[in-house]
This record gives sequence, structure tokens and C-alpha cells, in this order.
Amino acid sequence: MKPPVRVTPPRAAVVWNGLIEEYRQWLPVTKATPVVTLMEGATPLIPAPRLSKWVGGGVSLYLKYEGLNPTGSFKDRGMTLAISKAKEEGAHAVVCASTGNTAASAAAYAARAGLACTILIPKGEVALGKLAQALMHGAKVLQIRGGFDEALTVVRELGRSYAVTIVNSTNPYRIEGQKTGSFEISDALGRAPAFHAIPVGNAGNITAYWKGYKEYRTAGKISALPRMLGFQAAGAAPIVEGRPVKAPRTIATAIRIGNPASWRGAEAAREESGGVIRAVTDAQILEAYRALARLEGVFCEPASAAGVAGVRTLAKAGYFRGVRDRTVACILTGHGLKDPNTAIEQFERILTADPTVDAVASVLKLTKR
Ligand code: AN7
Repeated sequence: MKPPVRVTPPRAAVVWNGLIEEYRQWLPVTKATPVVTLMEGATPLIPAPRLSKWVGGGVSLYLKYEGLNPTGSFKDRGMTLAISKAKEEGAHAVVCASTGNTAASAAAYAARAGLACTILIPKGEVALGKLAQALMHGAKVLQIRGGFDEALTVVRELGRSYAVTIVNSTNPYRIEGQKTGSFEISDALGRAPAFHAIPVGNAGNITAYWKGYKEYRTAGKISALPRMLGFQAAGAAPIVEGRPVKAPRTIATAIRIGNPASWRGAEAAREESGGVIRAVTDAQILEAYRALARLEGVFCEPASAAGVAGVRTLAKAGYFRGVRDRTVACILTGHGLKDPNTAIEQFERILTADPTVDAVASVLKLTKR
């Protein structure tokens, strides 16, 4: 019998001190920067053979499981840098608008840095886990009677007129931190993937990943760039439609955004890489969300599944036909536990029985030995 193959190098001796220390030379920090870290980054790139079959088109999917960051989403990559720089620059308070994950991350890193944090969220549209995080980390949480886009407009005005530092992805340090995701993927594969699939909301992350890949190629760390495949929810797809969406709607509340701040960055990533930005329906998102959990044991939040749903749609349409390298890195941006309600809603009922052997065996329809 052949010995088992190691897919990653042994890491027992490797010490991880967070992504700023790991990628310091690529980031705008100096010795004077007070590094605020929760040891974010170093998330696994998980091969997904069963999901690849389900997706079709001969693709080899790798899942970048960003839900394993300290607050359960990719936002921690940008937040470690944004909060470190805010502290370096002498800020006392940070503010952001958020569909939930930015809020959770900002609240946690601000707590660690000893900064005040205010977050504006769309009332009734933030997943339960994210709200719990923001409250627990001591942020001042303000529910806005409106959507994310309106909240962000207010935050931008606040930043102009008041002594607060904005930590939305309009803050360039957020993008700088988030670009390290492409470094990790490239380091793990030893090259860039042929395709990079990612959900698109405010479009900061696709912008950041594209920046990271380009910097790695310029430095000779990788020799080719991926095609960037971005996916918006069909009810919130301004970039696909070419105009802002006034009342965005989707079950994937994380990406319920009608006027993305990094719109141009997303378009540049698509055009420069020869990729696409497409829409996927809520039904397709939920299908991929369930498939990820059941076929690979990987639980992400609904928005995160948009990338996998999108790759499946492209595969069905023949997008990968004739392509030799079909390696796809899918960014699973947030953990499934962020949104327990949507998970449980996938099931009509949960079996119930009285606490006796007979009742349990009967409900489970067990056969006697
Ligand atoms: C799980 O937290 O915009 O395209 O305010 O939480 O960079 O906006 C979250 C976005 C994808 C989209 N997946 O990323 C916020 C927020 C998850 C997210 C996105 C978000 P961008």
C-alpha cells in the first residue's frame, strides 16, 4: 500500500503571529505601528473533491475557509491593519456601517485596542451571531431604519465632520490587510489558482484579492494571475445590472448592498483578469450553502456560498469547456454559525420523541436485531 500523501508541509514548528507579522514587508506598517492582532489569517485552503463533482465542469475546487478567522469572517484581515493604524494615528473612536461582519470584527479589534467603537446596522437585517458579537465586544450599536447603503452614506458624513475614524473598506488599510488572502492561497498552492471565485457585496474583498495577486506577480512570487469570478445576489446585483439597486433584497444579508463603495475596483478586477461578475439567485445560493455543509463538512454563511453557486452556474453553461487548468479557489467569507436562523430554516421539522427506548426506536424506525 502507498503511504498517505501530505498535502501541506508540516507546520508543527511554525509560529503564527497574525498576518501583519507574517506579511509585514507587503503592508504599510513600521516598527512604530502598534500591532493589534487576534492572530487572524492562516486559514485553511481545503480541497473539496465531492463538492467539485457536484459543481461539475471538471473543476477542482479549493475552499478558503475564512470563517475560521477570530471573529468568524474575512473582515479580520482588514481590521487588524485598520485598527492598528487608527491606534498609531492617535484615534480614540472608530465607526462603521455594516451588514454585520464588519461590525463584529471592528467591535472585537476595537475592544482589544481599547478604542471606542460605534456601528450602524440596517435594522432587522443583520444575522443573529453578528449582532451578538458586536454587543458582546462593547460596541455602541445603532440600528438604522434603512439599508446598508444609507448607513454607509451617514458614516462617510460622520467621518468628514466628527472625530471618528471610518473602518469600512473605504479605509485603504482594510484593503491592504485583506489582500493577504491572495498571498496565503498562492503560498499554499505554490502558484495562483486558475480561477478565483468570490461573493461581491461592497466589493472591497474582490478589489483586495486582485491587488494581492498583482503584487505577488510583480514580485515574482507567482507567474500567472487568476481569472476573477465575482458573484452578487440576484436581488442585489448593481454591478451586473450596471446601475445602483435602490431596495436590494436577498436572503444573504451580508451582501444586501445596492451601491458598492468599491464598484470600480470590482470592475477593474473583472476586466484586467478576463473574468466575470454575475448574479446568482437566492435558491442557487441556498443550494450551494447546503451542499457545502453536507458534501464537505464545511459550514459557511449564505453569502459565502454565492461563489460556489456561481461556479456551478458557470460550469453548467460550459464556461470551463476546453480550459486546461480548472483549479478554482472559492472564498468562503464567513462562518455558518453567524446565521443560525437561516440554517435551521432549511429544515421543516426536527424529530421529537419521549425519553424512552421504545419511543426513540419507533420515531427512528429502527429494526429489531
Ligand atoms: C460573509 O460586514 O459589507 O464585497 O458590512 O460579510 O468586500 O463587501 C460584509 C460583506 C461577503 C462581501 N461575504 O464582501 C459588512 C459587509 C460575507 C460578508 C461579503 C460580506 P465585500
